[in-house]
Parts: sequence; C-alpha cells; structure tokens
Amino acid sequence: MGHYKSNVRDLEFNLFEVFGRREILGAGPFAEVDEDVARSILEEVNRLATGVLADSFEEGDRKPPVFDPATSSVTMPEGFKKSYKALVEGGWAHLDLPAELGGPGIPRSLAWATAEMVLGANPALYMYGAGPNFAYTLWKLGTEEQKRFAELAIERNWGATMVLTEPDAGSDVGAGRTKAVRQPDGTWHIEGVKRFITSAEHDMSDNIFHLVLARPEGHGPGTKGLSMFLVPKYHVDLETGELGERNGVYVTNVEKKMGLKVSTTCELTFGEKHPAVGWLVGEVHEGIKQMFMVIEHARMMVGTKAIATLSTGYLNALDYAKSRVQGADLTKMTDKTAPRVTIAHHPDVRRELMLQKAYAEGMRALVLYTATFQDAVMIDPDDRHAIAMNDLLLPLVKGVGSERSYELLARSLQTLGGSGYLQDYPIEQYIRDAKIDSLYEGTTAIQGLDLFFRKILRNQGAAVGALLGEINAFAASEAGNGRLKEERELLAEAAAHVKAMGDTMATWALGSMEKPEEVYKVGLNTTRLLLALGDLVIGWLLLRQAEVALARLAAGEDAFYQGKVAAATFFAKTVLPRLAAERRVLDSTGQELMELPEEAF
Ligand code: ST9
Ligand code: FAD
Repeated sequence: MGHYKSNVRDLEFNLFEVFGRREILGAGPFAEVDEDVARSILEEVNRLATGVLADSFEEGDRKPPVFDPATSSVTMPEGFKKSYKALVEGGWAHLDLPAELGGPGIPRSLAWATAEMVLGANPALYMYGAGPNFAYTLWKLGTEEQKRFAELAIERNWGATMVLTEPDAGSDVGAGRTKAVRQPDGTWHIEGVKRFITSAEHDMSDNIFHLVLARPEGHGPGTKGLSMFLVPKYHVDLETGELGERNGVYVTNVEKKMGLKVSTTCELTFGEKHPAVGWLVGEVHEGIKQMFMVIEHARMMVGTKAIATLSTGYLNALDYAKSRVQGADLTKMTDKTAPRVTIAHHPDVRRELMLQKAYAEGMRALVLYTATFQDAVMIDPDDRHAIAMNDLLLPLVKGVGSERSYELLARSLQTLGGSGYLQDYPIEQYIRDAKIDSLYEGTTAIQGLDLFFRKILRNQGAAVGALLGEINAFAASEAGNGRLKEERELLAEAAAHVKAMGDTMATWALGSMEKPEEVYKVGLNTTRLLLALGDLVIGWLLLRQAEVALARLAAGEDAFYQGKVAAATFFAKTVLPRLAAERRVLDSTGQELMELPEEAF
C-alpha cells in the first residue's frame, strides 16, 4: 500500500449530495459532462493518485533533484519522472482546460476535487504539471502571437513558472527591481535576479516559459509600476513550433529546503550571460492585475494542497489507531489483567481523531464550496455575486487551510506516538512538506490583511454580509429536524461573535482616518479574524453536511453518514464556543504592543 489515502466518498458526497453539482452538468460550458463522466474522472484520478503518482513521493524527499551550476541544469529523480510521465501522458495536465483548447470542459469544483488527489499523493507533480494551466491564462491575456505560443505550450506540455519574488521583494512585491528595457523591435530585455521560483528548472519538458513581473524603465514605484512579460527558456518558431536558441534566463541556484524537496525552488537570473528577451503580455502594462489571475488559482491550489495533506495524514493516523494495541479500556484501568485494546478505544485518541476528521472534512467542504462560485463564474462571467464570494473565500481556503492543516498534522503524528516521528510513516514528511503552504503565495499575515481590507472593507461588507446571512438563516431553520438544534444555536452564537469582531475592526479602521494609529488595532487582529471566520464557515459547512446525512440515516444508510453528524456536532460543541474567547481578546486590544520599544521584546 502506498502512503496516500484518498477520500473519494467524501469528494462525491460534497459534489453531488451537498453542493448539487449534478444540476450544472450537461449544459452550458459543461455540456459534454454528465454525472457518470464526472464520477469516472474521479475514479480514474484516484487510481492514478493512489498508485503511480504516490509511488515516488518518498523518493523525491530522500533523493531530491540535483542542480549542476556549470550547466544551470537540474536532474530530477527517476521515479518522480515516471510519475510525472503518467500524469502528463494520461492527459491529466489538460483536465482544467476548456473544450476550445482541447480540455474536457469540466466545472472548477470537479477540477479541484481531482486536484486534491494529485496534491495529496505528490504535490510537486501538480505544480510541475501546471504548464497548460499557465498557458491557458496566457491565452486569455495574450496577443495573437502569444495565443499561438500558449497553444504550442499546451500541445507540448511545456513547464511554466510565476516569477514575482526578489531578495528584497517578498510580501512587498511592489519593491521589485528587476527591470525591462524596450527594444526597437518591440521586444523587451529583462535584467535582474528573482529568487524562490518554483519549477524554474528541471528535465521533464522541452521548454519552460516564465511569466515575469518586471518594471519597464521609467515606470512608477510599487506594484502598479510592474508589467508582465513572457520569457521562454528557449525561443520558439511560432509557425513550426520548433525550439530555437537558448534565451538569456538561467537558474543560478536551487535552494535546499525543509520539505517539498522535489519541487525545485530556484534563483533565476535574467540577462547576465546574454539578453533575456521578453514579450509584454497582451501588450498592456497591467502586470499586477494579470499576475493576480495566476495568483488566485495558485492560492486555491495551495489551500487544496494543505487540506489534501491533512486528509491523508488523518486517514493514516486513523488506520494506525485501529490497529495499534496499547493499554486497557479506561473503565478497566485498575485491572492489570484486563485485555489490551486498540488505541482507538481511548477517549483522548478519539477526541484527537475527531478533531482531525472535522477539520479535514470541513476544509474539504470549504474548498468545494468556494469552487461552486468558480463554477458560477464559468457559467456567467458577469456574475458579480459569485466573483465577490470567490474573492472573499480565497484567503480562507489558503490562509485557514494552510494554518489549520499544519497544526492538525502535528496531531496526526501524535496519534502514532513515537512511530509517527519515524520515516517509516509518511506523516513527518507531510508536516515538512505542508509547512510551505502558510508561507508562499502570500503568508498567513498577507491573507489576513487581504481578507479584512480588500475582501471585507473595500467590498463594504457585501459578500461577508451575504455569507453571514446564509449562516444565520441556516441556524434559524429547522435543519436536522430537531436533531441539530443545540448545534444550530452554537452556530448562531459563533456567527454573532465573528460579526461583532468584524464590526469592531471596521470601527477602528474608520477611526484611523482621524487617528492613524487605530489601524494598528486592526493589524493586531487580522489573522485572528481570518481564523475565526474560517472556523465559523467550517462549522456551518459541517452542519450542512450533517443535515444531508441525517436524511440519509433516516433511510437506513451507513456509518459514513453517522460520521458526518458526529463531526459536525463535535465541531459545534468543542470548537465554535472558542470564538467567544477570540471576540473577548479582540475587544481588549490596546496599543501596548505597538508602543513597546523593540528592545523590550
Ligand atoms: C509563489 C508561488 O509564492 C508558489 C507556488 C507556485 C506553484 C506554481 C504552480 C501553481 C499552479 C497554479 C497555476 C496557475 C495558472 C492559472 C490557471 C487558471 C485556470 N486579488 O492592495 P494593493 C492586485 S508566487 C486580486 O495596493 P500593494 C490588484 O490589481 C509569489 N487582485 O497591493 C490591485 O489593484 P487594485 C506570491 C489583487 O500594496 C493591485 O494588486 N507572492 C489582490 O501594491 C495592488 O493592490 C505573493 O502572493 C487580490 N487579493 O501590494 C505576494 N490583491 O487595488 C503576497 C491585490 O486597483 N503579497 N491585487 O485592484 C501580497 O499579496 C501583497 O498584499 C501585495 C501588496 C503584493 C498585493
Ligand atoms: P517576507 O515578506 O520578508 O515576510 C517575513 C515575515 O514578515 C512573514 O511572517 C510575513 O508574514 C511578515 N510580513 C511581511 N510583510 C508584512 C506586512 N505588511 N504585514 C504583516 N506581516 C508582514 N515566489 C515567486 O514569485 N514564485 C514562486 O514560484 C515562488 N515559489 C516559492 C517556493 C518556496 C519553497 C518558497 C519558500 C517561496 C516561494 N516564493 C515564490 C516566494 C514566496 O511567495 C515568498 O517567500 C512569500 O511571498 C514571502 O516573502 P518573503 O519570504 O520575502 O517573506
């Protein structure tokens, strides 16, 4: 058995029983897909993920890629290459593409459900395989020539990267110094050094194209002065598709990391040996806006990766807990001759397992709920409500998904006792591989700022108001037919606390117009609000699942549904009440921390 334990049943439950995805299939952009096709895609990706994709997960960690500075080249581990080949040759890297670019035209919800399995089995594979997705974005944004480039990139599965970060420009992308110099022929020469660039070098595709943010000479400061350039590793004859000369962009270092070692993290130097020629994407200077089209997808990917890892971590822990025999049942603790039981019998282990299950399944629901708004945008690109809801939920998927997954993976390891610490089990690698999720694509602090200032304040509370409205309506309904009464009350209380937290922060933000330092009180609480709203939404989604499950249970169905009700009840009773304390902490925020001299830390 490989390391990866998927949960197709739960994916299907979300898609078809909770979020009604059947209703959108067979029409509009999803005309070619029906429920059978959707289920067979899930089944096939599951087979691949639990098999050949998972096979090289450990090898990629123990024998990471080898960088040769003399040739600026990277040799990937053999087993990983085999997994990559299976992904790409099976056409799975094209799964997200629309029909007009040769894809199957599936909804985003189904795409993210399948992505979860690839990301849980071997996350770097998804990232190396994202070239066609990047090309799709280029195709949407690009000139006619760039569209042709994108089509070739899709056809030939070229690799791709997103290139923002520099040594002095991490969270603060607008501090970037890499410059772009316009040439008489209309191309640009890119000059500078970028760092931490994922997948910028490997030996699994013939070409790699970089989407690079650089500042054209004379352009202003900050993110708005940046433009996006297409910079391929090899030049391309757009008529024949033949690769031409090497472009002047080279990997000059590959980082050694805590985890996710098979994913190359590269220093990328432009124009040092010879010119690095770039093309202005779409011939418009809208770099940051264009890059955010990629970033939004990548943030969703990172959250999904984190949650996928927690899910397999939990399922590995569960398996262990069902077989490891240790100690007697607590009711017989004084009887030294009492039969020994599996650790799954111990209350403390059960509590820990249920916490892992509730977060893993609640956050999977969060990913797929968010994806339903992406489906809606595919059906109607002008659906303002769906766009705003997706915007609001993205920092939760990314920020809450990564923070909670990392925290709870430590609990998965704990379930295995000392064995969890060994490399005989996958959980120590899961933890190392998942730590990156709270860092890249905008750290958790950045997600918290994004949530409050951009997604709540700038949106004038419209999307969050709609979300809270739905949660309150559910709490006030008869959902669960009496069985979820106490849980719905707990949900209503939690929603009131989170709303009050947001309102207080908005008051401080408003107050900062008169008294600028009031905004510090907001900044001291943005991550708190992010996590609190995350818990609220997770609690609500678990209860929605429980409502569906109760109806199935009434029809005499199985333990899966019992587990759903149990997880929702557990979360409502043990996690949601903590939001009262979070509100209290927030209310007591003062300026002490900001007034403290640095030396006192
Ligand atoms: C990285 C990669 O870390 C790691 C993994 C790579 C894996 C690759 C494979 C992934 C697969 C994915 C495939 C993708 C292909 C796509 C396929 C599609 C099917 N939302 O607030 P302002 C924009 S990469 C939207 O003033 P500052 C907006 O245009 C490195 N747009 O910001 C705005 O203008 P306006 C990741 C947003 O103070 C403008 O920016 N690095 C959003 O100038 C300025 O906004 C980071 O993520 C948003 N949420 O700059 C950096 N926010 O207001 C983190 C801003 O007029 N730092 N815009 O609309 C930040 O995000 C900062 O907050 C900052 C601040 C840079 C935005
Ligand atoms: P800093 O920005 O220096 O942040 C340091 C600390 O300060 C963090 O805790 C942060 O939350 C906090 N902080 C910073 N600013 C603020 C603020 N305004 N308010 C509150 N707190 C703040 N980049 C790419 O462009 N392409 C890639 O493909 C890519 N892949 C990566 C792969 C790996 C393995 C790694 C490690 C990084 C990758 N990155 C990539 C870069 C990544 O996106 C950045 O590391 C990340 O955005 C954070 O920037 P930084 O590391 O410079 O940290």
